[in-house]
Amino acid sequence: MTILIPILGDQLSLDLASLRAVDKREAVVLMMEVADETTYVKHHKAKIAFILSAMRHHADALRAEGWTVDYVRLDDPDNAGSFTAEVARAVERHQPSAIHVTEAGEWRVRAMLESWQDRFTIPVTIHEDDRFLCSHAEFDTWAAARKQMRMEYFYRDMRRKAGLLLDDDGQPEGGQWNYDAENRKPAPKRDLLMPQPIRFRPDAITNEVLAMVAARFAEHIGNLEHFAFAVTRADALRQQKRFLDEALPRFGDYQDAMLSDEPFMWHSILSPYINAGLLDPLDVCREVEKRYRAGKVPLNCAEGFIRQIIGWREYVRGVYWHEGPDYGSRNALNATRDLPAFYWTGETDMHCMAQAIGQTIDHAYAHHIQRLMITGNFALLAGIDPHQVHVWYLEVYADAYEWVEMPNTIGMSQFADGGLLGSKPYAAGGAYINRMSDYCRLCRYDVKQRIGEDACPFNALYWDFIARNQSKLARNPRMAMPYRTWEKMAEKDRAAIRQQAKQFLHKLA
Ligand code: FAD
Ligand code: DLZ
Ligand code: SF4
Repeated sequence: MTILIPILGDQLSLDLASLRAVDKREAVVLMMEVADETTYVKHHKAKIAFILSAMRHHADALRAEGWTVDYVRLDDPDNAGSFTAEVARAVERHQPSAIHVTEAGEWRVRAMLESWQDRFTIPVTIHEDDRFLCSHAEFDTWAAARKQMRMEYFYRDMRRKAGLLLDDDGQPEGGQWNYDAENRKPAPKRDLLMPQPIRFRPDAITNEVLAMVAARFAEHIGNLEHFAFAVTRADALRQQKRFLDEALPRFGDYQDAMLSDEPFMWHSILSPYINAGLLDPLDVCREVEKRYRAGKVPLNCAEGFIRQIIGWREYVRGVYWHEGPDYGSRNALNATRDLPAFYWTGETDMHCMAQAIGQTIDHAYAHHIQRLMITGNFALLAGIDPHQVHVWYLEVYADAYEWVEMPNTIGMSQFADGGLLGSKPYAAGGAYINRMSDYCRLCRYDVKQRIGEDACPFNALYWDFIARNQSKLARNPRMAMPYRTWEKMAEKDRAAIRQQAKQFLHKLA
């Protein structure tokens, strides 16, 4: 009697629900590199290389643990190209009596797994993915009990559930749930002691994958010269330790800061590893709490990090599954412009955009504020079609899977869900970028100007965004201030700003 256990590219955890459900002596684990997954969007070359190399290393880790693994490579001449077709071939090969699989992280693949229940004559069990703190049922119950979903209240429940950063009375450590107000320091001067993530040298397996990806996906965005991701759990743990020791103590302070040619700052660079399953999100949080309790990191840093994982990460996943497969086609602000070509090249004279996109091309990574307040903010202000923006984010980041990328893009960044995920649009003019970075000092535009050849494009675009969405946003209490300022401006100034934005957008097209 053989049980077939298909494992997907973001299920690289030894403690996966479907593995726990089956005795390894009667199981065959199936891992599949398939064309459909590598091309359903045109993923960044480094993202494909990271996932395929991590899959190959994970197959070895499973074998070392005593599992039998049937591994189908992308260059296998008989490769049938999709999960379903490969499972069908494996059913022929192994004649299993049942299939056990862990649920997928995307509606598209969830439908595929569900179709197996009709397609194959053997029982197919789909296990809930319990690598998250909040189950689907728990999130749905939480959401049903309130008029409006807000991360902050969800996060408090998750803190209580996980027992993280609570005092002896179950109250938040330090008396407050959230120390975000302390986490908005502008970028410091460049510091030679700034932590850097470990650059992992590709081994023979990774080099083979890199060569295949370079040859096969030459048309995809990104370059591979800077490839330095960990592709095993052991190496991902090394990066986790590097972050905890060197960057966490200032993670909170500089969470929103940006510096030219410093892609990583005090961020963890753990999202590719956590999302693929190499690292356990709660373990990382417990390590962070330990460092706080040992007096090695301040509370604002520990709390800020833990909030990102058990707050935002769990919350966006809950929203993705709660809202259903149509979430990605929402467009509350009716934005229809095409994504500009420079999103794929980084060739623009806006220095902030060139930096954020350039490092994305080099590293398949940008930190949160670059995604939200540079590339995301620009797309929002310029009225870019949110679906195109979503596809771009899904393509270009090594950590991008739909369950986490889509709500961040459609909801948080583009406000295309009309305020379901967040309470106000993350829209800002050049002054914000100037405050949080050194970008404007190095830009050919003048961040202080709104009108004229040298005026920072973010300024006119910001006010144009405010004006053109007045009927949708003016009643939002969190937008009261910009609307008051807009109303107070002289009519001729408002007209000049809108003309400036119009000309810029015309050139963009
Ligand atoms: P750190 O700054 O070190 O944060 C620590 C961890 O917290 C991250 O590793 C991540 O696991 C978690 N985290 C932080 N913010 C978020 C968030 N908003 N949502 C979910 N988890 C969060 N994150 C992804 O993992 N995949 C994506 O595809 C993705 N797409 C995004 C698209 C947009 C438009 C925006 C604004 C944000 C997106 N994020 C995404 C969230 C966030 O930008 C990344 O998690 C973070 O930049 C990853 O880098 P890091 O590991 O160095 O994070
Ligand atoms: C993203 C990705 C890529 C590029 N390639 C593969 C692959 O060849 N085989 C695989 O099992 N998974 C891959 N993935 C990850 C899947 O797309 C991901 O598991 C699903 O989208 C479900 O979240
Ligand atoms: Fe970006 Fe404007 Fe600053 Fe240039 S001046 S870096 S375009 S915000």
